[in-house]
Amino acid sequence: MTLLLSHLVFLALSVLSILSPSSAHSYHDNAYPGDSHQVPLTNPSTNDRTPDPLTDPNQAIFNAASVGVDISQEPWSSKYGPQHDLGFSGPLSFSHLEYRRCLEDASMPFDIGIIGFPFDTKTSYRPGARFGPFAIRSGSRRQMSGSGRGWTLAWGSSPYAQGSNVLDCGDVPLSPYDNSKALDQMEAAYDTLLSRPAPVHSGTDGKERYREHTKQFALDGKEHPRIVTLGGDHTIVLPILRSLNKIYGPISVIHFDAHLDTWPPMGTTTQESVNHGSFFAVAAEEGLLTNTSVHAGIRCKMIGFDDIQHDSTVGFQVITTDDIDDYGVKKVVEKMRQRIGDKPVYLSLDIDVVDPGLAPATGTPEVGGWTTREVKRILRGLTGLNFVGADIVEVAPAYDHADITGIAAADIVHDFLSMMLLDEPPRPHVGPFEEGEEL
Ligand SMILES: [Mn+2]
Repeated sequence: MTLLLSHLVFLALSVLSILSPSSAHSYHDNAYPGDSHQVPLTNPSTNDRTPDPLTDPNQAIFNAASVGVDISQEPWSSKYGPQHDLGFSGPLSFSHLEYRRCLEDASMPFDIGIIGFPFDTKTSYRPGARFGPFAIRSGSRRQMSGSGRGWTLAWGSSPYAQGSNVLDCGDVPLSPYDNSKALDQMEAAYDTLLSRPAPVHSGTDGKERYREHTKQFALDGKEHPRIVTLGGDHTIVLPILRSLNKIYGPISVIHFDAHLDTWPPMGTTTQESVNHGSFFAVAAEEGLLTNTSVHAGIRCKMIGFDDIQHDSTVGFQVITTDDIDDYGVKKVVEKMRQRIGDKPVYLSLDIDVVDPGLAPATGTPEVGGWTTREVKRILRGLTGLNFVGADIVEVAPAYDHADITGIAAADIVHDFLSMMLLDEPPRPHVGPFEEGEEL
C-alpha cells in the first residue's frame, strides 16, 4: 500500500513537472534566474566551517599550542625538520602553489589566478573534460613552485620568481545537470576573480619589479588580475569572454586548436546551439570579439571552404598545421604577432592542437598535429603580447596513457605563466652555438 502511494505521488510530481511552463531563451541567457525551490546558499562570511588544516597552516599551529605540544622537540621535527611536500606527495594544487578557494576567500591577492572549470556537457564526441583540472594539476606535480623548481633553459627564468603572486584558486562547483546554470556559474566566478584588486608590488624585495599589465585596457582604468582557466570543454570560453567584455570591451583571441570552433550556432534550442564547436560564433554575434583574431594549428575535416569563409566573418585568420613545415616557427610567430599587434588579447588553447600521439586524452582527436615542442616554441614567441587571460581546454584524462596529456597540459600552463609575466620572448643561448647561427 505504501509502495502504491509513493508511486502515485511520483506520478503526480512527474505530470506537474511536464506541465510547468518553460521560459524563452536567447544565446545570452546567462542571467540564470535560479528557481524558487533552490536551497538557500550559506553565506561564506557567516559560515563557521571548521578551518581546513591543509589550507590553513595557522590552524595547525593553533591546535599544537592549544594541546601543549612543542613540535620542535618531537622526533620528526627535531630530526628532519618541516613536513615539506615532494613532487609525488602532498595536497593537489597546480605546481604546489598556494591553494585557496578564491570564490569564498579573498584573503590572498593574486596577479594570476589559476581556476578549474570542470565542465564537459557540451561536447560533440567524447566527454570527460570535467576531469581536466584534476589531470592538469596532477601533471604539474614535478613543477615545484615553492622550492624554485620552475626555471628552464628555454625561458632562462621561472614564472614563480617574477615578483608576482600566482595562486591556485581551486575549482568552480559547476552544475553537471543544467548547462544554462553552469554557464552562468562560470561567468559569475570569472566576474568575481576579475574584480579582485590586483596586488601592489613595491619592488623593494629585490625581485624584478612587477609591472601593470591590464590597466591600460580596462574600461574602469584599474589594474585587474589575470586568470588562467583549466577546462573543461571548449564551451567554457563563452562565459569567460562575456566576463572579460565587461572589463575590456571587445578583444582579440589567439586560438590554438585543430578545429575552427566558429561554426554557425544550429539547434532547435538555445542550449543546443551553444556548444564547444559554435561558441566563438556566438561570442562574435554578441559583440565580444574584434575582427583581428587568429587560429593556430587548424587541420580538422570541414564541410567545405564555406566553413573558412564563415570563419573569416567571425574575425579569424587561419594558420594551418602544415604552415609550420612550410614557413617554420619564426614565421608563424611573426604572422600571429602582426595580427594581434598591441591590442588586448585572450589566449585559448585546445590540447587537441597537439598531435594525439603526444596528447591522446582529448574529446575530438585529429591526427597530424603539432608536437608539444612546436606548440611550446610558438607560445614562447608570443611573450609580451597584451594577454588579459588564458585557458587550456579539452583535457579528458580517461583517454590518457601514463598521464602523458596531463603532463603536457601542465607544462604548457607553465609556459602560459612565463609568457604572461615577461615582456619579450626569451633568447637564451648556451653551449657551442652563437646567436645568428640558427637556420
Ligand atoms: Mn578542438
